[in-house]
Amino acid sequence: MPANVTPEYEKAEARYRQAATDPDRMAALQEMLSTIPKHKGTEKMQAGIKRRLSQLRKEQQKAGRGKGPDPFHIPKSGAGQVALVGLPNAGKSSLLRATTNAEVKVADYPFTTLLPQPGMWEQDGIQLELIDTPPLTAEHVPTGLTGTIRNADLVCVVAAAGEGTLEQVEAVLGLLSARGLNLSSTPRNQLPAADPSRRPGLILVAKGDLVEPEAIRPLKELYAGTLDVVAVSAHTGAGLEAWFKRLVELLAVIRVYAKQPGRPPDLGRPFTLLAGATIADLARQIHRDLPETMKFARLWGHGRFEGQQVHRTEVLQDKDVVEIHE
Ligand SMILES: Nc1nc2c(ncn2[C@@H]2O[C@H](COP(=O)(O)OP(=O)(O)OP(=O)(O)O)[C@@H](O)[C@H]2O)c(=O)[nH]1
Ligand SMILES: [Mg+2]
Repeated sequence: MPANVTPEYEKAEARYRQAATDPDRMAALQEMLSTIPKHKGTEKMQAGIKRRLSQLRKEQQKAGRGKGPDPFHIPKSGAGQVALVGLPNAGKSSLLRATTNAEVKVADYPFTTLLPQPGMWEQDGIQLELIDTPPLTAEHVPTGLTGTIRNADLVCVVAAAGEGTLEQVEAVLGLLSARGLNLSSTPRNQLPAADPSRRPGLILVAKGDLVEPEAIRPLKELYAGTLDVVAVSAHTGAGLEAWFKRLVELLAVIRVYAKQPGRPPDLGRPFTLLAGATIADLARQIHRDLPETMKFARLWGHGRFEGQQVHRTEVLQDKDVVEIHE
């Protein structure tokens, strides 16, 4: 072999030779491409890897055409859809595994995840849909992944704690921005509708157990006013609750409890609505025809007296209790 390659490259190449399926082969090739030293002596090798990758990708697309749904399109469910996006090995899949019941593959080598995968994360009666995604790199962004990210309501840029966190964040934000996606930690109902490139997002420092809490301060200072920096650990669970809270705020989700006359409210199962929603929006969630057939509602909640009679146009707030009268 003419070029001096790294042990990581050799490992990836060994995985390529042992791979039994095309997706495994593609993952190994992607890893080879990202670990191969980039200089003149390896140009031919790089071109060869790229050629093989694009061949396999074409074959996969041919085989997949017309056969069922697009794996990169994740239908929405829950109160908001959150995409976890990052470089290989950042810790994305581990976060999905720590917060949802989804069965995910986690491994200490990069390019473990090949297709987006959703999972439901529920806390305080609010269900958020997390999507684990295959890694992106400067060399390769999987076909279809941009669509998955664009379709999500919020994007978390996942970067592993430790050395190089800032570089990971900058690389991912750069790749997103090159595809017309500019993140900011602004609630989704406050982003300018006229600018579809502006998306709610935050920076998630994964594997927080590997560093002291102060280690993320420079990152926080750098992105202050633009993007929140939240540290979490899939291994210890630290930070997960604060992360969920912030997601709910940025997704502008409120909970409203419905009750029937003479009965206590069902506090276990709130309806989730977008901030700014009215009694009529709640009625529509309960039943399609209810906004038309309802006469008035009674409301128990912030700033009103108990059971106050309100109109269908009344704007709801988090944790309001509502009784609809037909
Ligand atoms: N110490 C520590 N290690 C973690 C944590 N989360 C993940 N890891 C390790 O980091 C490695 C990569 O984890 P994954 O969750 O597979 O990372 P990924 O971003 O999904 O990787 P790709 O699918 O290849 O992009 C594994 O060896 C994990 O055990 C964490 O919270 N703490
Ligand atoms: Mg993964």
